[in-house]
Amino acid sequence: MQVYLDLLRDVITNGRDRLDRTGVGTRSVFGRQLRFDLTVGFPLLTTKRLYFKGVAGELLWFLSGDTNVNWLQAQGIHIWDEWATETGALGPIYGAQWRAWPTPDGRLIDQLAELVDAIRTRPYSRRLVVTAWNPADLPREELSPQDNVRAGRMALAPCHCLFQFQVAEGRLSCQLYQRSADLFLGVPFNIASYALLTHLIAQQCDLEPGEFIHTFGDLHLYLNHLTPDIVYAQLERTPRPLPRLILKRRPPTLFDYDFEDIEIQGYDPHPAIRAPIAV
Ligand code: DHF
Ligand code: TMP
Repeated sequence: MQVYLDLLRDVITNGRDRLDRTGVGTRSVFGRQLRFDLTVGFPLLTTKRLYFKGVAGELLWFLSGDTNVNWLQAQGIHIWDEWATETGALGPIYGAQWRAWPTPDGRLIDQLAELVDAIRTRPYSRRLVVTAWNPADLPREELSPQDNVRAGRMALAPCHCLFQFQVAEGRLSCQLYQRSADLFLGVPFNIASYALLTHLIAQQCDLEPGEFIHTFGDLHLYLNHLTPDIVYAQLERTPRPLPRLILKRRPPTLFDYDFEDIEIQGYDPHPAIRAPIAV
């Protein structure tokens, strides 16, 4: 995960200070890429403790098609609380677009079920793409997340908005396009989440995981993270060996995984670093 620390330095050194929707202010670069070889270990950040239960829980929640925070909260996961309405709704975010993309003629497309089917039957395909970027459901940027949800729109526009798979020599690789990336808080989660998704889909398709390629649009550090006790504290730390991911069971479908099926072994990170999140 040295590449993550290098990317922090890149944004600090080459970034331009910009205003942003949240009013916090960021230092940002545009267009970067990281590559993780999933055969050498699981890319879970070691220079601060990452909340892996939150990563796995959020992915299981997306895979179930759920978009209400009630289930996450019942698992003790509070990462989406600030954007939800009083009833827990977030509007048609990732889970809805992945599992039930609405078509003009009133059907619902299960992009993930179709993806798994396509990987199994047409592994040479160059169309193994899933997108959450549904322009019909995008929020209005000048309104609050809650007001957007009340009007039937997403609370937040998809950040990790499009991903594609490739099969080569029995290995499944995934590339994500993330249009907007909070490098200190969101990105470590996103890397672990898509690495986990790649492992799950590979298992379901009798493949081995290959590479995860993370492509960024606006990649930023919030100015209130650029402090001695947050970003600069992390830069002082030395990465440790990567943990391994163990899938303890092969459920019947991609949509039947549970927390107990997913285990991280050998994770020995530096302590957690708390940071304020921009809403
Ligand atoms: N907004 C912003 N500004 N940045 C984000 O990364 C972000 N991510 C969202 C929704 N909106 C966002 C969804 N994912 C945390 C991590 C991921 C996430 C939301 C929140 C987070 O707060 N992580 C903290 C605490 C985790 C915990 O609860 O223990 C962390 O230190 O990783
Ligand atoms: P934006 O919609 O104005 O771009 O704000 C979204 C913020 O949330 C931005 O800082 C990126 C961050 N984010 C991530 O980095 N990863 C995520 O998974 C999510 C949902 C958001």
